[in-house]
Amino acid sequence: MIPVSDLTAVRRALASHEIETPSWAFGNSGTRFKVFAQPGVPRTPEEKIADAATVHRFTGVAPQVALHIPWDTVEDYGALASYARDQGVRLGAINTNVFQDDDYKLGSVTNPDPGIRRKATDHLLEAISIMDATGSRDLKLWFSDGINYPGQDDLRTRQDRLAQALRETYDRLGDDQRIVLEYKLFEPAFYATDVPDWGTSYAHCVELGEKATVCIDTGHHAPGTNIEFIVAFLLRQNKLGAFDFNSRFYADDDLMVGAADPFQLFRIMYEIVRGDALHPDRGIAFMLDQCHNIERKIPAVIRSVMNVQEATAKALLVDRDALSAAQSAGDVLEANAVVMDAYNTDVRPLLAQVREDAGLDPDPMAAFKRSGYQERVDAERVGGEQAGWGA
Ligand code: LRH
Ligand code: MN
Ligand code: MN
Repeated sequence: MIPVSDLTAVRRALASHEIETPSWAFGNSGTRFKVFAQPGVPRTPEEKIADAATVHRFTGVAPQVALHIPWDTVEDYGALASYARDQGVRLGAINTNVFQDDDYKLGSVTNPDPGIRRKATDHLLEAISIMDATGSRDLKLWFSDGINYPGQDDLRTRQDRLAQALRETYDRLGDDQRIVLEYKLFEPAFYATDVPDWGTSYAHCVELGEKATVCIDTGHHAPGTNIEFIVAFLLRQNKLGAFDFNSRFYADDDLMVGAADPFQLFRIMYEIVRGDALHPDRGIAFMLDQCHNIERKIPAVIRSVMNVQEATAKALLVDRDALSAAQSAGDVLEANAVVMDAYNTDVRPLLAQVREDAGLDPDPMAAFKRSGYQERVDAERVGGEQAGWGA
């Protein structure tokens, strides 16, 4: 492990790390079988932002909240951005939604019907106008497009349609805006998905230009996929733009990040540290993309933020000099021991110290519980339509 004398740099890195929370994590969500409604769930985008700001107040490292359009539709996005600022947070990535309309049964931007392709692309362009108003940098694109049966549509033509929509969208980006293109192995399409993997996303991003980068949703891979390899590869190519963090036991489970496999999260964060990509200036968005179906939502997001922080702290503790010496010497066991030493360190006291240094309570979960915020919103947020995943 790195010597205690070097912990100042580790503390500084942890204090400047930023994790972006998703507005939809605060809304009601469920499985295909049942949505279990919870009291106190936001009824408006403003209330989701207030909850995200609460997470930031207790953790100090979640100053940005991502929106999903049309779930977070408002009349005036500039006003929403200033509301967020008043709450102490910024609006982050604008997530597009071309998967919810009946029109998209056979796809959105890859649909065989040019009228539907137009509608889908227009939504992407509209999202950029929203970014103009909110000051957001990232346009997050995820396409549910794909086919269920061999022969249903032409695989290659669908790539052409995808490339065309991406090009039109890319050309509309402002100087400080970018596309982050997310991939997903399967679901809702079961035979072939049009952006199924990082390679497809990467190839389209390379074709588009430097303002297009890949978004890695940790839940979107086949079991056993070495995600940290993807991180290392994309960083080396300058093509990693963002994460959608969550945990998966089976498929796209959207559980709390770090719950299923904290070791994987550590390995991912080690590649980030190794690639010198942790600081917000490096342009990687560390977003959560989660749904809290049975647990209370705000503390679940706080816990998730803390899980990312713990993995990051452990990654920062890897003694890189010792590691590279062992690697150069071909000392397999020592190299592995250096990494495991860092992983097996209890970093909770270190993180408690970082929080105290920032004037925060060292235990965000307990502080949130004591704050009475949950009881207050449970009492206040009655009536109206509760906003949720898909609402
Ligand atoms: C797709 C996805 C994508 C969507 C979000 C709600 O599975 O990960 O990021 O926008 O879920
Ligand atoms: Mn996602
Ligand atoms: Mn997903």
